Amino acid sequence: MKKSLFIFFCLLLSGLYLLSPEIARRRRSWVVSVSRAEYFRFLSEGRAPLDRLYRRGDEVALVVNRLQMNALDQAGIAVDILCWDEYYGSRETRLTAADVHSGGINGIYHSYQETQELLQELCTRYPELTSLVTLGQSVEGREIWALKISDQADREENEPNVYVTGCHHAREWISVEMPLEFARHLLDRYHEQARIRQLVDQAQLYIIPILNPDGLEFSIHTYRMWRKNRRYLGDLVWGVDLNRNYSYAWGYDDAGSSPDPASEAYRGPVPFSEPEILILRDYLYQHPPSGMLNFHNYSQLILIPWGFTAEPPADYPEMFAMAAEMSDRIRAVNGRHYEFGSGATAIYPTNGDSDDWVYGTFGVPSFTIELPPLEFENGHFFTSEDEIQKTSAEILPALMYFCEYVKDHFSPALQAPGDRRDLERDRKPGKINHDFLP
Ligand code: 0X9
Ligand code: ZN
Repeated sequence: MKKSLFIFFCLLLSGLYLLSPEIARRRRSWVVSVSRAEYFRFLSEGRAPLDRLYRRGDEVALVVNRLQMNALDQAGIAVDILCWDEYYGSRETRLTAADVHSGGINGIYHSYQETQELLQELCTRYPELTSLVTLGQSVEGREIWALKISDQADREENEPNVYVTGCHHAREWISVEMPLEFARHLLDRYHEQARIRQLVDQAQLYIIPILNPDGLEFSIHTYRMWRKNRRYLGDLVWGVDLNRNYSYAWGYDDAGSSPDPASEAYRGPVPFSEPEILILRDYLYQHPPSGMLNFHNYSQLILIPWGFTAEPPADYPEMFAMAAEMSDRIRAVNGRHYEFGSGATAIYPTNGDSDDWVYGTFGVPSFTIELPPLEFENGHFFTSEDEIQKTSAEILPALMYFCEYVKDHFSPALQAPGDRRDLERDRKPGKINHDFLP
């Protein structure tokens, strides 16, 4: 009897120990960067391979636990920690600040499944104003949903189409929330606010909260800092940057996108190589946009075309004035200032991105809003849940203005009919590979 009691207490104590914060801390993982040459030496000494995330130049990124970290140390390998353990979502350590308040691994941020449920719920509550469209499927087979909001949503009307997207980039969780908040805002107030009724009655609004569902899920469950889609590229490398995979000025130079599959800005082997972007392209060809607004984070910016060059396009003054007005309306809410300007000058050059393609192809405004924070030190991609309400409160007035403006000034009827292709050719810079034109 005494013996079994003793064993029971031993088991209890070891159970408590295993659950203790100390052991949880010891089981944490890090994402580290080490020299490839050093890593090969490490392997050639007969050690077990470590979990390899990606290669960048002469460095390789590895996921290591404490023991493996010690092994690297003992082998005399210099380690550069890229991500702290809580950024890496191993099963034990994936809780982040976003988990603190509410249930679910990503707190009140919407996962793919939760987004799908919310869209379905909105359709059930507002059947006459909504229609849930699937654009097609992602690399891993997830549907990419567009919630169409209009007065006769199940019918194709001759009205301006306005697109609002989120989550080109997996780790930018708050970018999913703005399109969702906008959908709720429009639907919940349609019957009370004449201004909203007018917009919904006169336009067809397409809300696409998640363009990169595979990446978002990977960011939630596996590796918080994931950015690209989940295309497997061979050699243990995954992902194309969906915001470098559009055709306009695709691969214009290697500064605005990268030909290296291991790069975070890998543009893919050809334009529209990725299903997530290809199906969006096809939908927009069928339902040409009057405007598009793409949410990203972070940097607190309103970006207008071009991204590929600092040369301003023909409509720059008008788009600049729109961005200035949006910035004013944002600041009026919480006092936060969103700087604005061309993508190429206000943030950094990009090529093959959404805005250049939409503006270059259809001649209509396509903007990117980089949501707060302003700087890395203030939380970068890890926006707290409290930010969702605060940010949407300031974004919604600007988004309303954008939609109304493009509806009134860039409706398809105002476009010269049939010359979209000409427009694209006229605006195309000389260096583009014309084989890749859609
Ligand atoms: O690099 C990007 O794709 C965007 N920044 S992020 O940190 N969210 O990844 C910037 C895109 C800017 N492009 C244009 N405005 N054209
Ligand atoms: Zn982004």
